[in-house]
Amino acid sequence: MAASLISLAARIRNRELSGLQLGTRNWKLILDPTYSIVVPAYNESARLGGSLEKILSYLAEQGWSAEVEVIVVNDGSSDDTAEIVLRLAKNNPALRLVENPGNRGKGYSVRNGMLQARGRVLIFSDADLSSPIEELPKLLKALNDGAEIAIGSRWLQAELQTQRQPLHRQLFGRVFNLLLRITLGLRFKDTQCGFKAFQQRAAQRIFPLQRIERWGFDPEILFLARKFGLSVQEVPVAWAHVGGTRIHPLPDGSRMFWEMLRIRWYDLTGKYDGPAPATAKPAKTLPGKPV
Ligand SMILES: Nc1nc2c(ncn2[C@@H]2O[C@H](COP(=O)(O)OP(=O)(O)OP(=O)(O)O)[C@@H](O)[C@H]2O)c(=O)[nH]1
Ligand SMILES: [Mg+2]
Repeated sequence: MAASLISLAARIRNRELSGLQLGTRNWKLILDPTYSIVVPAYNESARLGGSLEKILSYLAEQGWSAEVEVIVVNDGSSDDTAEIVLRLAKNNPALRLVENPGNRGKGYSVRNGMLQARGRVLIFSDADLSSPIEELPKLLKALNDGAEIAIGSRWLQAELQTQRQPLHRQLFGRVFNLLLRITLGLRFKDTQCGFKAFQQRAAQRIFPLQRIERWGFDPEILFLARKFGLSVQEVPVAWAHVGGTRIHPLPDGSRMFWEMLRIRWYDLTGKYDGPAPATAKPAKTLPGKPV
């Protein structure tokens, strides 16, 4: 009896048993979610509560609530971002709060969430839901069709942008995109959209090696994807600029420029040559409506 209990505990720890085998929906959440949605959050008290409610009610409408964990990574906020998450989590077991050791940046936050996520498909989304969560099936379809990574894009079908960024931000974005093509050979129309999805295998390959902690982390993960031969599909998504950004084009822009060069440097100096972790099976069957 004691031996079989110990073996059951070990299997639960190793996540060999799904919730269905254990016969409870909550175990399914705890042990084996199909999707993980990571939301980095820095001083987001004004918009996070509304965004999380939108995400949670969308998941409920799709009948996905028991298949999804939503991980908010609090990036050392000085407001009540964490309290908002904890309050909502009381009635939503799918919601988890992860705390960074102080303010480290969006790149660090996404990485931290991705490394703690347990889904077979891992998604990250900005807290302002500039790309509405209803766009998620477009990313999932790309994964179902065989891509290992699906990245939301504002510039593949620019008419899907219902509210554009201010002109200087658009210009800054286009110049950065050109520089990424020249220095890193990244041929995407939009690397920076905060709405991306990864097969577990791709996430496990990339995120342990990600080193850029602030805004320049998106090019790094796309650079690593190409280095490891992972297929990336750019997917046009609806997008609306939401006011309240904290990006400062001059200091943040010059930092992103150096981060771009650092990616090349890290590659040249073998920082990205870590061992490939054990591979996970790609997720093919996704629950809910066909997408
Ligand atoms: N500004 C900022 N955001 C962070 C930080 N760490 C995590 N984030 C999160 O990163 C996401 C993107 O932040 P935004 O300020 O919306 O920046 P953005 O979407 O790139 O810029 P806009 O297009 O102007 O909205 C949000 O979910 C933030 O909460 C940080 O240190 N600073
Ligand atoms: Mg934003």
